[in-house]
Amino acid sequence: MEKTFAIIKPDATRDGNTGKILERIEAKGFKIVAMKKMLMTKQIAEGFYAEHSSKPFYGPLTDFMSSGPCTVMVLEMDGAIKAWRDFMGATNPEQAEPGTLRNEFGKNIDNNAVHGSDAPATAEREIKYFFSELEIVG
Ligand code: FUP
Repeated sequence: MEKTFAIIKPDATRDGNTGKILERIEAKGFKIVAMKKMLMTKQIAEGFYAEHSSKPFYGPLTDFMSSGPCTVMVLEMDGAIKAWRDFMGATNPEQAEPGTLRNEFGKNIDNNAVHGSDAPATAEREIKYFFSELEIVG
């Protein structure tokens, strides 16, 4: 069964939407096989988004991701990576389709509520960045 890595970001956490998003995740048929709440340091956020280090939004993005607690998760489903990307919707919530999490819970491109891995190699790296084997339970 395919696994992907997901985050309920600090904006959605601050807004008190963690429970609603978890409910949507389970209703959609994803199995939450690992989950923890954490407060990323700036350094942890920079390592996580290292692929964006040359982009102009890298500083604000890593400030935002370390601005408050978030929930990091591993989700399992057949085709989990694409299914979770589809369910999140477009990066910019203004372009996210109705029915997607970013449409419902995102505010703008900086505060877009959720994260998801974009490919199998990314999912593997991101899961390992936050979870040990022992923390992933079927
Ligand atoms: P996504 O895979 O949809 O999360 O989007 P990207 O990997 O392209 O971007 C990662 C994060 O960087 C986004 F969630 C929000 C942030 N970002 C900006 O703040 N400004 C941009 O122009 C693009 C991305």
